Amino acid sequence: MKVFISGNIAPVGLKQLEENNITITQWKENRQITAEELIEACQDQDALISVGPNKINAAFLNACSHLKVIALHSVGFDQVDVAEAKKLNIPIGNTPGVLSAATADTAFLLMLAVSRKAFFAYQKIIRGEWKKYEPSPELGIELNGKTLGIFGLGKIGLEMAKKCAAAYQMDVIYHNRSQNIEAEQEIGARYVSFEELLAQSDVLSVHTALTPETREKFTFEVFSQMKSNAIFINTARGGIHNETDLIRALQEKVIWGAGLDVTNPEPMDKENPLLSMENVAVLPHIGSATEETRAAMAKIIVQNIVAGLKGEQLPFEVK
Ligand code: 8YV
Repeated sequence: MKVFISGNIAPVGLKQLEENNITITQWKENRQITAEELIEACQDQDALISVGPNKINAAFLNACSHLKVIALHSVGFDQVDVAEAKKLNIPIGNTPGVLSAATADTAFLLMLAVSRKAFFAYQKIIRGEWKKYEPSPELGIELNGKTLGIFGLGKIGLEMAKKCAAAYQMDVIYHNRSQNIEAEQEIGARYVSFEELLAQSDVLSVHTALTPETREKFTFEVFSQMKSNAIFINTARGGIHNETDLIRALQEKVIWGAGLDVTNPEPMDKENPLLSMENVAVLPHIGSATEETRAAMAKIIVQNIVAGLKGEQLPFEVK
């Protein structure tokens, strides 16, 4: 059996594929594979491990309908036409659960970095601007006792809420399509309408999937309903905020700051004005990038591939 991997996965995954006598072909270029190249590469393969934002759309699926399984190197599956895959009987696997803690760590890191303008301060050192002790540089704000608003309280949002409640005794409110009673009981989070979430959050952290309902949900008009000292954090998908509107909201001081691990588009252009703003911290989509999490993701991917190649139910299947 043969699998094509459109990027890199943790060594443990490669080892386990080999132990299962699966022949690996890997995309090794330092750029994302194009749609045409991906179709071409999958022609003589039995399965695909899709790393990064490859579009697994109708065109790809129909050109590669011979694939027995596609395993995503992600929990998110907004890049996949799930209905078309179902129609063609190609099971799609993802990696839920194992990356929740690491991704929430990234949200927490961004929140803290923004609140103390840490990335901007670091850039000042790099630019040689640290000339003397300055008691009032660009001042940060404190998080203790503030209100954390979670947009999309699932596994990752819950981890973020727990960290913020434990570290800063933050009061947690959230907005979801439906109430998460378990989370409410576990951390005392309070369900609020989207409008209340905007109006009450000191930190608003996005943890929802990118869907037609959440695409560009955060526009200038939406940012305008937030507190002027609020911090916006997005570690979910860049498509959930309108980036031009976010830049304007920050420039016009409609909100106080923003921390992004996901941008729109990705990769971000190095001239993007967000990169030189003092209240902004940007990371290049490293949410789940830890040794431990990548290894756990790779193991799930192998489980999905092995099951799919045998024609068995995937242990982690996108429904
Ligand atoms: C992945 C992610 O690493 O799981 C997701 O949805 O965004 C990340 O954890 C990324 O999609 C690359 O495959």
